[in-house]
Amino acid sequence: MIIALSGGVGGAKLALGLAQLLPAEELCIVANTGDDFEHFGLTVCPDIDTLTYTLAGLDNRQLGWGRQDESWAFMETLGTLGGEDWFRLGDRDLALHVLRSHRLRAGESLSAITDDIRTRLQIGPRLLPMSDDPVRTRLLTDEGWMDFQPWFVGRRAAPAVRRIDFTGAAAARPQGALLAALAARPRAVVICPSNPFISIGPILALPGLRDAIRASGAPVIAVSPIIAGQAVKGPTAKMFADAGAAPSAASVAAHYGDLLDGLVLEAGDLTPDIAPRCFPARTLMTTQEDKIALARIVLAAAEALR
Ligand code: FO1
Repeated sequence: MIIALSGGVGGAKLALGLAQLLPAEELCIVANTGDDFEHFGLTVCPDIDTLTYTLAGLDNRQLGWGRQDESWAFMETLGTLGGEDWFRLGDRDLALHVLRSHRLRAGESLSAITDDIRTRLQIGPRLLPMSDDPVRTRLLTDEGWMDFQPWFVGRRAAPAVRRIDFTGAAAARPQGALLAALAARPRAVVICPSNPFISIGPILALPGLRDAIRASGAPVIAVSPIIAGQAVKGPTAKMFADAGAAPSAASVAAHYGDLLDGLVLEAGDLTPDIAPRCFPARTLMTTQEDKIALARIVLAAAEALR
């Protein structure tokens, strides 16, 4: 079993590459839920939905989130009625938020709902929220504390981040099937090219998860989300700079610390101070072939680390 930790669009791309290469029962994808938030009484789970839509081939490639073939009648009408329209909910996407929120209120777990939608969309690999308990990323910026989506979307991640808090993480339990997969001697744990602070951070903040990853005996291999000092997408480079670190593959490796056995990175980003074993590769994923090629390199690196 390959266990892949993912958040955001970069993580979803590698998850798709892995899903093309591995038999469904050999892949377990874990979604960050720290970006989740309540909006108009709806529970919105962006990283679960980006993975769901990407793995189902329904993702909106232009936006990097939400669904393709979308219409925006709800948002247009909301705007005319004076509703907050900073966070855009497409008409098709809205159906998922309404249904999930209804089922959560009826007492179903996020895992059960996510798994039902996965099978209805014919997605093969298991897709697990990192926890069924609520975890919310909040950021102390130079303008005070902000909830994640108002910072990330509302302010385009502009306010500099001084501290990050994963509210609820201390009381949250890692998802049960994830712990079971870790205890069943997985082949590898893959940290996808997601933002280490806000996409992977919440997952690794879950009590006991780092220990369970170590105890699994599986090699842990990350793919650097930084290429030549830049993030492919999103505020990763800026967040390293805000934290006083150079936006580099070396900083990514240092961020994960002794958890990492290997790092897949661009050849140009190789520096002697990187502790884990490095595997140079083309890490920019533009085409489907890129996603599959990178996934192949990640799997080969995992084998080399066993
Ligand atoms: N990101 C934006 O920049 N603007 C939006 O209006 C927006 C809406 C949205 C709706 C549903 C969804 O699942 C994701 C959405 N995102 C939007 C992206 C979202 O903020 C990010 O995908 C994650 O939270 C960070 O990876």
